[in-house]
Amino acid sequence: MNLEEQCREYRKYVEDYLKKHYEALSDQPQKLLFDAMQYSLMAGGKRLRPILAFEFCRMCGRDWKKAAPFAAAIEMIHTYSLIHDDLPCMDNDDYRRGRLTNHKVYGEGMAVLAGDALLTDAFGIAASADLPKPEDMATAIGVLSECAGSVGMVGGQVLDIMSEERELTEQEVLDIQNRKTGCLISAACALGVIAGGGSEKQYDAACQFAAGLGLAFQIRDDMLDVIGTQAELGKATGVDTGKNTFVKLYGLKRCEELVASYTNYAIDALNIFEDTAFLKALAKSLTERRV
Ligand code: GRG
Repeated sequence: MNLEEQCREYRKYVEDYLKKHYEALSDQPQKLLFDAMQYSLMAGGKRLRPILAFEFCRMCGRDWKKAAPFAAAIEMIHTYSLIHDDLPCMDNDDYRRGRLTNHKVYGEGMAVLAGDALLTDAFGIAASADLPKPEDMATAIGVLSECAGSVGMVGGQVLDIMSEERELTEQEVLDIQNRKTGCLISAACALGVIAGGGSEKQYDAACQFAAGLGLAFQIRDDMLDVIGTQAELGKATGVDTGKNTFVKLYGLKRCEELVASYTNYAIDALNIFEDTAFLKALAKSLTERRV
């Protein structure tokens, strides 16, 4: 198993899948909307969430390509959240994934609509998954909605906005970040298991893995805002200073320790699966990521 090679294969597959989906719509008159959507969707990015969905599907014993509609849907929801998060009414950022933010190129109205369309199309793509049991489809769509919506990612963003003016407790920061970042990572792992026809035990283990990885990922994200550069990250750094981040709560050194311990917690959850070398190596590599 070569970590980079496997990541490249998963990334290419989801990117080709998304490209093909939108190519089929290229004769539609609302070309500007499709351009705006694809501008952000095809701007690179690590494709972590699709990679997780593919790998959990494979570890559960089915062809990993079965998870493609779910992997694509989650990446579309992730991209919509980034477009909306960058808007002037949110974080007001100029750069993302190494290029101008969506609203800087297409204007605020079109950026809002590109995000809306990505979110809505995501459910259509997810619903096109070919699973043997119809009840698994319903479960998957329900999980996706819960993780992305008012009790998940959007709920976390709201709690974050509501708490801007006050200092949060450790529990509050954990809750907000679990929702904002952790929920979509959980959806990726959970939908991978569903696509792979995994057992309840495998589903629970995937959720435990996601909980650990999500926190480690967000803590590292907060660290990168302090120790990273715009050239590495493709977006402005130092923008979270003064916000309720993990670095503010714990300081850099403790954050580094916590990234390691949440990653170990995630890795421990994988013991019930066979052939976990790729996922363990991926989780470890994320502890030192610079992007
Ligand atoms: C509805 C107006 C409106 C806004 C919603 C939902 C939302 C805004 C924001 C979600 C919160 C959010 C953007 C959390 C950030 C999570 C995070 C760590 C993003 C970076 O993920 P990476 O590093 O990015 O995987 P790449 O670019 O590699 O895909």
